[in-house]
Amino acid sequence: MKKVQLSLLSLALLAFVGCKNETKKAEEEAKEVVEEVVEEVKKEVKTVTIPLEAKSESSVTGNVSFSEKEGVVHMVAKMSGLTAGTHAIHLHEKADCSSADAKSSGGHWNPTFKDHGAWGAETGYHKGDIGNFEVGEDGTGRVEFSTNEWCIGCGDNNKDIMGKAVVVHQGADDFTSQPSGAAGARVSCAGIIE
Ligand SMILES: [Cu+2]
Ligand SMILES: [Zn+2]
Repeated sequence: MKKVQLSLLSLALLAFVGCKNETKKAEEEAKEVVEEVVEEVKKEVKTVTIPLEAKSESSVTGNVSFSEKEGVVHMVAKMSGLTAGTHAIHLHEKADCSSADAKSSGGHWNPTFKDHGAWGAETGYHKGDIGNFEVGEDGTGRVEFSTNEWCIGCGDNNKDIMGKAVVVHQGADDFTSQPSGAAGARVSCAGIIE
Protein backbone atom coordinates (compact mmCIF):
# COMPACT_ATOMS: atom_id res chain seq x y z
CA MET A 1 0.00 0.00 0.00
CA LYS A 2 2.77 2.37 0.99
CA LYS A 3 4.63 1.60 -2.21
CA VAL A 4 1.61 2.46 -4.33
CA GLN A 5 1.22 5.74 -2.52
CA LEU A 6 4.90 6.55 -2.98
CA SER A 7 4.90 5.87 -6.69
CA LEU A 8 1.77 7.93 -7.09
CA LEU A 9 3.53 10.71 -5.24
CA SER A 10 6.59 10.54 -7.49
CA LEU A 11 4.38 10.52 -10.55
CA ALA A 12 2.66 13.61 -9.26
CA LEU A 13 6.02 15.22 -8.55
CA LEU A 14 7.25 14.47 -12.04
CA ALA A 15 4.11 15.91 -13.52
CA PHE A 16 4.46 18.97 -11.31
CA VAL A 17 8.08 19.62 -12.30
CA GLY A 18 7.26 19.05 -15.94
CA CYS A 19 4.42 21.52 -15.90
CA LYS A 20 6.03 23.98 -13.57
CA ASN A 21 7.25 26.39 -16.21
CA GLU A 22 3.94 26.46 -18.03
CA THR A 23 2.01 26.71 -14.78
CA LYS A 24 4.13 29.61 -13.70
CA LYS A 25 3.50 31.41 -16.94
CA ALA A 26 -0.24 30.79 -16.71
CA GLU A 27 -0.20 31.96 -13.10
CA GLU A 28 1.55 35.17 -14.04
CA GLU A 29 -0.89 35.80 -16.87
CA ALA A 30 -3.84 35.14 -14.59
CA LYS A 31 -2.38 37.51 -12.01
CA GLU A 32 -2.03 40.24 -14.62
CA VAL A 33 -5.63 39.78 -15.74
CA VAL A 34 -6.87 39.92 -12.14
CA GLU A 35 -4.87 43.10 -11.51
CA GLU A 36 -6.29 44.72 -14.64
CA VAL A 37 -9.84 43.81 -13.61
CA VAL A 38 -9.28 45.19 -10.09
CA GLU A 39 -8.02 48.45 -11.58
CA GLU A 40 -11.07 48.67 -13.87
CA VAL A 41 -13.45 47.96 -10.99
CA LYS A 42 -11.75 50.62 -8.87
CA LYS A 43 -12.25 53.11 -11.69
CA GLU A 44 -15.85 52.16 -12.41
CA VAL A 45 -17.35 51.58 -8.99
CA LYS A 46 -17.29 54.16 -6.25
CA THR A 47 -18.65 53.02 -2.91
CA VAL A 48 -19.28 54.48 0.52
CA THR A 49 -20.77 52.68 3.52
CA ILE A 50 -21.89 54.60 6.62
CA PRO A 51 -23.35 53.60 9.99
CA LEU A 52 -26.79 54.80 11.10
CA GLU A 53 -26.84 56.27 14.58
CA ALA A 54 -29.92 56.10 16.85
CA LYS A 55 -31.48 59.52 17.45
CA SER A 56 -34.43 61.11 19.31
CA GLU A 57 -34.13 58.43 22.03
CA SER A 58 -34.79 55.63 19.55
CA SER A 59 -32.79 52.44 19.17
CA VAL A 60 -32.75 52.51 15.37
CA THR A 61 -29.33 51.53 14.03
CA GLY A 62 -28.04 49.99 10.83
CA ASN A 63 -25.96 50.92 7.84
CA VAL A 64 -26.35 52.43 4.42
CA SER A 65 -24.16 51.68 1.44
CA PHE A 66 -24.00 53.60 -1.80
CA SER A 67 -22.27 52.41 -4.92
CA GLU A 68 -21.98 54.15 -8.25
CA LYS A 69 -21.50 52.41 -11.55
CA GLU A 70 -21.92 53.79 -15.05
CA GLY A 71 -23.66 56.92 -13.81
CA VAL A 72 -26.18 55.19 -11.55
CA VAL A 73 -26.00 55.30 -7.76
CA HIS A 74 -27.46 52.28 -5.96
CA MET A 75 -28.36 52.63 -2.27
CA VAL A 76 -29.00 49.79 0.17
CA ALA A 77 -30.15 50.74 3.70
CA LYS A 78 -30.47 48.06 6.38
CA MET A 79 -32.03 49.00 9.70
CA SER A 80 -33.19 47.45 12.94
CA GLY A 81 -34.92 48.67 16.09
CA LEU A 82 -37.77 50.33 14.20
CA THR A 83 -41.41 50.39 15.25
CA ALA A 84 -43.77 48.43 13.00
CA GLY A 85 -45.42 50.54 10.29
CA THR A 86 -44.45 53.04 7.61
CA HIS A 87 -41.29 55.16 7.89
CA ALA A 88 -39.81 57.88 5.70
CA ILE A 89 -36.17 57.95 4.61
CA HIS A 90 -34.56 61.04 3.08
CA LEU A 91 -31.25 62.65 2.32
CA HIS A 92 -30.87 65.82 4.38
CA GLU A 93 -28.54 68.66 3.51
CA LYS A 94 -25.69 68.29 6.03
CA ALA A 95 -23.58 65.32 7.14
CA ASP A 96 -24.01 66.44 10.74
CA CYS A 97 -25.81 63.99 13.03
CA SER A 98 -24.39 65.51 16.21
CA SER A 99 -27.59 66.81 17.83
CA ALA A 100 -29.79 64.44 19.88
CA ASP A 101 -32.75 65.01 17.53
CA ALA A 102 -30.61 64.93 14.33
CA LYS A 103 -31.93 68.36 13.37
CA SER A 104 -28.25 69.31 12.95
CA SER A 105 -28.53 67.57 9.56
CA GLY A 106 -30.74 70.43 8.33
CA GLY A 107 -33.70 70.21 5.97
CA HIS A 108 -34.15 67.96 2.97
CA TRP A 109 -31.32 68.11 0.45
CA ASN A 110 -32.85 70.29 -2.25
CA PRO A 111 -30.14 71.69 -4.51
CA THR A 112 -32.58 72.34 -7.36
CA PHE A 113 -35.03 74.39 -5.20
CA LYS A 114 -38.10 72.27 -5.93
CA ASP A 115 -41.14 71.52 -3.76
CA HIS A 116 -41.12 68.46 -1.53
CA GLY A 117 -42.83 65.44 -3.10
CA ALA A 118 -42.73 61.80 -4.10
CA TRP A 119 -39.62 60.86 -6.11
CA GLY A 120 -40.29 61.52 -9.79
CA ALA A 121 -43.48 63.56 -9.18
CA GLU A 122 -44.27 66.09 -11.92
CA THR A 123 -45.07 68.71 -9.29
CA GLY A 124 -41.48 68.44 -8.09
CA TYR A 125 -39.38 66.60 -5.55
CA HIS A 126 -36.20 67.13 -3.62
CA LYS A 127 -33.05 65.22 -4.59
CA GLY A 128 -33.29 63.76 -1.09
CA ASP A 129 -36.91 62.57 -1.32
CA ILE A 130 -36.28 58.82 -1.32
CA GLY A 131 -39.70 57.94 0.11
CA ASN A 132 -41.31 55.48 2.50
CA PHE A 133 -40.70 51.88 3.51
CA GLU A 134 -42.61 49.31 5.54
CA VAL A 135 -41.49 47.63 8.73
CA GLY A 136 -42.98 44.48 10.23
CA GLU A 137 -43.13 43.18 13.78
CA ASP A 138 -39.43 42.24 13.80
CA GLY A 139 -38.47 45.92 13.59
CA THR A 140 -36.11 45.53 10.65
CA GLY A 141 -36.23 47.54 7.45
CA ARG A 142 -34.49 47.35 4.10
CA VAL A 143 -34.57 49.98 1.39
CA GLU A 144 -33.04 49.70 -2.07
CA PHE A 145 -33.00 52.71 -4.32
CA SER A 146 -31.25 53.50 -7.60
CA THR A 147 -30.99 56.76 -9.51
CA ASN A 148 -28.90 58.54 -12.11
CA GLU A 149 -29.74 61.86 -10.40
CA TRP A 150 -27.07 61.31 -7.75
CA CYS A 151 -23.32 60.79 -7.88
CA ILE A 152 -20.66 59.91 -5.33
CA GLY A 153 -18.05 62.64 -5.10
CA CYS A 154 -18.40 64.01 -8.65
CA GLY A 155 -18.48 67.62 -7.43
CA ASP A 156 -21.72 68.52 -9.26
CA ASN A 157 -23.77 70.35 -6.61
CA ASN A 158 -27.05 69.11 -8.08
CA LYS A 159 -25.97 65.46 -7.86
CA ASP A 160 -23.24 64.90 -5.33
CA ILE A 161 -24.45 63.08 -2.20
CA MET A 162 -21.14 63.43 -0.36
CA GLY A 163 -21.52 65.69 2.67
CA LYS A 164 -25.27 65.00 2.95
CA ALA A 165 -27.02 62.80 5.54
CA VAL A 166 -29.36 59.83 5.48
CA VAL A 167 -32.26 60.43 7.90
CA VAL A 168 -34.88 57.88 8.95
CA HIS A 169 -38.14 59.17 10.43
CA GLN A 170 -40.55 57.90 13.06
CA GLY A 171 -43.52 58.40 10.72
CA ALA A 172 -44.51 58.29 7.06
CA ASP A 173 -43.89 60.96 4.44
CA ASP A 174 -47.26 62.25 3.13
CA PHE A 175 -45.47 63.62 0.01
CA THR A 176 -47.54 66.83 0.15
CA SER A 177 -46.78 68.72 3.38
CA GLN A 178 -44.07 71.34 2.84
CA PRO A 179 -41.17 71.40 3.23
CA SER A 180 -40.60 67.87 4.44
CA GLY A 181 -43.66 65.60 4.27
CA ALA A 182 -44.58 65.73 7.99
CA ALA A 183 -42.72 62.50 8.72
CA GLY A 184 -42.15 63.21 12.42
CA ALA A 185 -39.09 62.73 14.61
CA ARG A 186 -35.71 61.80 13.16
CA VAL A 187 -35.00 58.39 14.66
CA SER A 188 -31.74 57.57 12.88
CA CYS A 189 -29.03 59.52 11.08
CA ALA A 190 -25.86 58.86 9.09
CA GLY A 191 -23.54 61.44 7.58
CA ILE A 192 -22.39 60.58 4.06
CA ILE A 193 -18.66 61.02 4.57
CA GLU A 194 -15.65 58.84 3.79
CU1 LIG B 1 -36.23 63.57 6.39
ZN1 LIG C 1 -38.28 66.58 0.63
